[in-house]
Amino acid sequence: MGTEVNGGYGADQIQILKGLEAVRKRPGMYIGSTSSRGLHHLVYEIVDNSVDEALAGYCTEIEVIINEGNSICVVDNGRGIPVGINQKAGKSAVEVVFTILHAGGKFGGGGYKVSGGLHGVGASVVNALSEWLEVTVHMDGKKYNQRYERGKVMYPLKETGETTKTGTEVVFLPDKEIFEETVFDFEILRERLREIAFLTKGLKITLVDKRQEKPKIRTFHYEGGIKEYVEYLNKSQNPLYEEVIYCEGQRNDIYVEVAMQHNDSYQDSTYSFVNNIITPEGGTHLAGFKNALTKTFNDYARKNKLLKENEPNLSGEDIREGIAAIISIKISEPQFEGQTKQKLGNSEARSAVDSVVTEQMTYFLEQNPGIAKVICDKAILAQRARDAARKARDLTRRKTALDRTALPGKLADCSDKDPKNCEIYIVEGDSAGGSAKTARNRATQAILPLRGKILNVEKSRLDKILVNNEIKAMITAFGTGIGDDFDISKLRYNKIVIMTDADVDGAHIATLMLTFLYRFMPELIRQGHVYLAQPPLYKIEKNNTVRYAYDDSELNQILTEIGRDSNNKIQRYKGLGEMDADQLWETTMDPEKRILLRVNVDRNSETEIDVVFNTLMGDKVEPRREFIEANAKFVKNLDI
Ligand code: TSJ
Repeated sequence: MGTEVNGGYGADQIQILKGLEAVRKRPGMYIGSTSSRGLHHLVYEIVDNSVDEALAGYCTEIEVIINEGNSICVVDNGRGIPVGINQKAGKSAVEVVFTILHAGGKFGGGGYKVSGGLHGVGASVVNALSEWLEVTVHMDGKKYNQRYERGKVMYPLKETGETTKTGTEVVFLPDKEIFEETVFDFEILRERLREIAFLTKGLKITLVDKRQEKPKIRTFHYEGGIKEYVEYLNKSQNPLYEEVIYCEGQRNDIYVEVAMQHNDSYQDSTYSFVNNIITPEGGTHLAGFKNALTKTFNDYARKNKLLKENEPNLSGEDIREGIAAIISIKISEPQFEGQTKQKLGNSEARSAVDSVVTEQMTYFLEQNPGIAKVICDKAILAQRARDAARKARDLTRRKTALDRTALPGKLADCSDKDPKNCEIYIVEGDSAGGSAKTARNRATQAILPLRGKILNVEKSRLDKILVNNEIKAMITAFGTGIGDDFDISKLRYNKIVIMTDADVDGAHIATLMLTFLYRFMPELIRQGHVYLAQPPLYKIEKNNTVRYAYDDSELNQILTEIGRDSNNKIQRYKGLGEMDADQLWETTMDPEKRILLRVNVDRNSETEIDVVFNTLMGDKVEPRREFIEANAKFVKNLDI
């Protein structure tokens, strides 16, 4: 601005510097946040460029290395970023990629790109936000290298030796001046890289963690791509037929892939992706899939007399009962809409998916009448159950319409009628429920005691779920309704607090409740209304002063503080029932003193959460045992 410059090249330089300075000034605008999430985003930005090279057909392997000191190295075996001078910019293409905002993928042309997509901001942003970044290109028998520090070029791209490989290597260290968190989480990278590998069939991705003595290595390589993704989603389920159904095709420059397989559960686990990014709110591609599926199966069922003339059509939900499905499209100019910009808007994507799925699914059903019948039979059962459920629900609705005191009899409601101020404690067992009713603040805290274990909704159909007394009580108490009727504006409490004993049974009951909430009212969790109460494990009494410890390390800390004395009285609470009302209030319910854990889900991890729930709550023993062993460190509270 205020600087006078002569000649085009100089002016260009100023522009460029200004560009990357802007990124450093407002990093959040470019990568969403400077928390752990933004940090990991840097890795995806770089990896996406190699994935594009794989989609173009030139790269088969990507390696991601977490180095000691938390720098990241990404290597691919593609053609290498072009090293020649870019005429327009007057510098090497490599330098353009790393120093000009939004320069990614501007040359080369053709094909689909996953980089520069929803959040794709390109390599220059990663460069701007790194203490240093080095790129090495292997091409035509030679190695080329360039280094940058906080986005500034240290030297022009230079030849540094000979090579027999081709490809690109980028190493960078995220800037501690920018990021609140600079330690990479192996599990977060592992999850996302595995997802990319599922979505890019044939591509081999290796993740190496060199931060400990013995490097940790994971390789993801799926020749079957999303077919194997569906097998993974179904690994703790019982598939209804062997084969994963797969459709693939291209319509007007949109590449469409769909894989699906039904299992004997009642959930719909359909996930959609655009350019390798999950679209939690769906959009036109998902609508195209649903429409094609509903149409194709109804046509088939009519034609083959599985549905009689006087019977109504199967609904989309009936056909998707127990389905695990992945819809993945690649499109050159995705338009995202909605509040969170996560919903695909391109109308041509709807017709592309609809056309590919209708054509190939019709053919598949004709070729596989056995499988077609299994799916139709399940959908017909679902239709009947849904009918019964509707009748049950109409009944409850009518009741509420006539009778304003239709709240569950066991609910001790609060007197304040403004949901903002109110919370509801879901309490395990009548006796703990009794103490909680005595202990509570009657104005703002409602108590709903539940008897014993609630129904495992992971293994039940809607009609059975809706007649279960404990579940009916929760639904009416919350006020929101469920499924299509769900309306968060009707929520009667701002906080839903699950309060169970701090033992194995309590943990199981809490998991059953969370399963119910996640499957039937996921918005309650997504919008942060669901909490877990944390009752203490120990009461420590010394000379009439009482303290509470919420875990073993806290117990030790307190004992160290007050001295390990034989006069200390230590009580280990086996359940909420052992506390009197005052103790329960003081330790677990008093908003001033209690600890509440808010339950949250990261919408980008919902495929993984789905697998976790059906692994933990399903009926297959082996995957559950493996999961618990693998995650033993996270479930240490389940004192077994
Ligand atoms: F962008 C980047 F710097 F972040 C980056 C790019 C990082 C990494 C690890 C890899 C890559 C990258 C880029 N790998 N492969 C490529 N390919 C190209 O840039 C390329 C090569 C040849 C042609 C061509 O048309 O001949 C076109 C392109 C885009």
